[in-house]
Amino acid sequence: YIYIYIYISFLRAPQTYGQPFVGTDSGPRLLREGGLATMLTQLGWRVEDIADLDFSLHEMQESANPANARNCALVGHASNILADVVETKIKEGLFPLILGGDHSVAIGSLTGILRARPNTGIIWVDAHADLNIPETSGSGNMHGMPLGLLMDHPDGAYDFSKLPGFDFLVDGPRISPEQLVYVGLRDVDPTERLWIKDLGIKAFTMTDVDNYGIGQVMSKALDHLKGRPLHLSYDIDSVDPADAPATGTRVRGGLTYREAHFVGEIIARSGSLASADIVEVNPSLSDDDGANETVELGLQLITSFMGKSII
Ligand code: HAR
Ligand code: MN
Ligand code: MN
Ligand code: MN
Repeated sequence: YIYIYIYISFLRAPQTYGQPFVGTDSGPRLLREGGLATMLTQLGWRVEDIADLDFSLHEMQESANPANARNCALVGHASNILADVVETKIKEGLFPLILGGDHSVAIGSLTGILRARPNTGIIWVDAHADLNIPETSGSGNMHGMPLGLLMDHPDGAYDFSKLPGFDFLVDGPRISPEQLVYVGLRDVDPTERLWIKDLGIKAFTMTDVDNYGIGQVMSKALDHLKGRPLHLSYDIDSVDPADAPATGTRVRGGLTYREAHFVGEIIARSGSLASADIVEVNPSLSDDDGANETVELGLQLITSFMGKSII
């Protein structure tokens, strides 16, 4: 027998400045208090549970909070810290599981992942495309921008030298369009739609889920990323608000409870999952029942993509 120990490192990323509501910063704590470490240990993982990352920033210039990229200095500072930790953990041989926080944490987690494994295939499970940049965003909320900022583009990738807090990304890694697949889209902005088409990004919307079923959607998605180590970025708002009410940007018509689990189960079964984020759990945006239900859903989804099988 060969015993292979695989460690999971939880990176608790209590980021809340990428979107307008307080509360996503308590997501990591609630997932942890909900028994995540025990659940993963029961699946056979060994878990390193590190302390919450400290994203506080004591001095901030006024220019560092423009209306088209709100709190960018804070988000940039947090992203820089998270990118370094994620890169280090991967190089130590750990599986980074990043507990958000809002989806702007993906700027940091993807940067760390791409530094360590540039050919990573990204499965972005979300109601939203998160493909804005400050110039195209209607809201200025940076949780709508992680993929837009990091995407390589024939007309030139985003120039980070003009965004306060993001100097560390001026020569940072970029995502090429063929290494990304979306699942669950149903609220896409006009410029995001143009980019998805122009760049030829593989996107499975809720229409595709209805049309083909989640089974075929996932087999096409995994086929598109075949041969790559996989990163799963799971936005809890991909799930229908009936099952995931405690999140900031609810959009009706989402993944059912089973579809959401199937996504995780089949990715686990691919054997290629190498890192993951779970984001946008915000317990303060719902009553207690809704908050508990959403945290519990988050925990169950994590166990699904970390390899829990029904029999
Ligand atoms: N597209 C909209 C915007 O840019 C909505 C943002 C996304 N919201 C999220 N992320 N929860 O997936 O503002
Ligand atoms: Mn998102
Ligand atoms: Mn979303
Ligand atoms: Mn929208």
